Amino acid sequence: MSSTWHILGAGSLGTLWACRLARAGKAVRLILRDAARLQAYQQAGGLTLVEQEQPRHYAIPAETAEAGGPIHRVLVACKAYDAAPAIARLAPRLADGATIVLLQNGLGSQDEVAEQVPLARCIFASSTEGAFREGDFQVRFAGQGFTWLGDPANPAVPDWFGDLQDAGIPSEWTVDILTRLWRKLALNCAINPLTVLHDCQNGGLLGHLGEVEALSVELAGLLQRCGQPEAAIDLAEDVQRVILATAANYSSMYQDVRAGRRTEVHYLLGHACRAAARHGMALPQLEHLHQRLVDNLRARGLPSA
Ligand code: NAD
Ligand code: KPL
Repeated sequence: MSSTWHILGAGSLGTLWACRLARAGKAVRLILRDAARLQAYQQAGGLTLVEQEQPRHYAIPAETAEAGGPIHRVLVACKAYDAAPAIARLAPRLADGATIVLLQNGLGSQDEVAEQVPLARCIFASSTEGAFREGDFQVRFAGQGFTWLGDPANPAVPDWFGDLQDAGIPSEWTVDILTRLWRKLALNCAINPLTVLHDCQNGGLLGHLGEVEALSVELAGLLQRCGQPEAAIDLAEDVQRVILATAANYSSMYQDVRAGRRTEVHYLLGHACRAAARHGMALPQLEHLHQRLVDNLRARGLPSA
């Protein structure tokens, strides 16, 4: 079986993963959005990753989804709303039993992908690493973190997992990946929308702790009802811990809104509200928060789903 890492999306996390795998001697190929992006990439001559103020260039081969050749393993490093359409374009090239590693934050996009490619193995990831784009095909590694990976349908560790250790990607295989994803989703729901609505850094929420606490209580109830009791343990305390630990930071949703970029709300707060509705749960704080966020995004001319 081919050991090539196809990496779909040369944005922040895609670049971070591609460069580390390539410098560890792994075969890596980028899949870019279209012919125009491919041409721009070829003009740039590769990716640049900046780590500890040191830029380093990586001439990683690239192609579009329409290039020929089977794909045995692909890391999907686009935003949650782009994942399913991207895999639909790639589906004709996926080999039987191909592995798709999904780096998307939130929940819902993983199932959208899995439904399209029932013969592929879909591995979900939850990452606390931080990276951002400084320019075209140039990314800065901004924060050490960790990535958990797991397959809700199959606990067996994939045979390529050692590639991640070889590449120095701090990571671990977990059989509880859904617990991790739900916990992160709950933290993001309790913090990110409020930073947009109150126009503040995460630490600004220390002035709105009543609102944060009420949301945390509803989210913990939702996690229990969704069969994720472990993800609910001490949620309210953890939300406050994260607010304090990241007080000077702007949440990812705040940064997206400020930059006029589409947010992943549909796979965060939207997913939580849809799950509550499916279970017939009334969560007034969460629903009100969702409505306020949708109104706020619409007023800015940004997609609200
Ligand atoms: P990004 O916007 O920086 O990069 C996404 C890239 O995917 C873009 O270059 C885009 O052009 C490309 N893309 C979209 N559709 C494509 C297609 N069909 N074919 C090829 N390329 C396509 O996004 P990011 O910040 O790397 O985030 C990716 C995911 O990881 C998100 O769900 C995000 O929430 C999550 N995440 C990001 C970070 C971070 O620090 N950046 C940390 C943790 C989790
Ligand atoms: O993950 C985050 C984000 O900004 O997306 C934190 C820092 C946890 C805030 O929810």
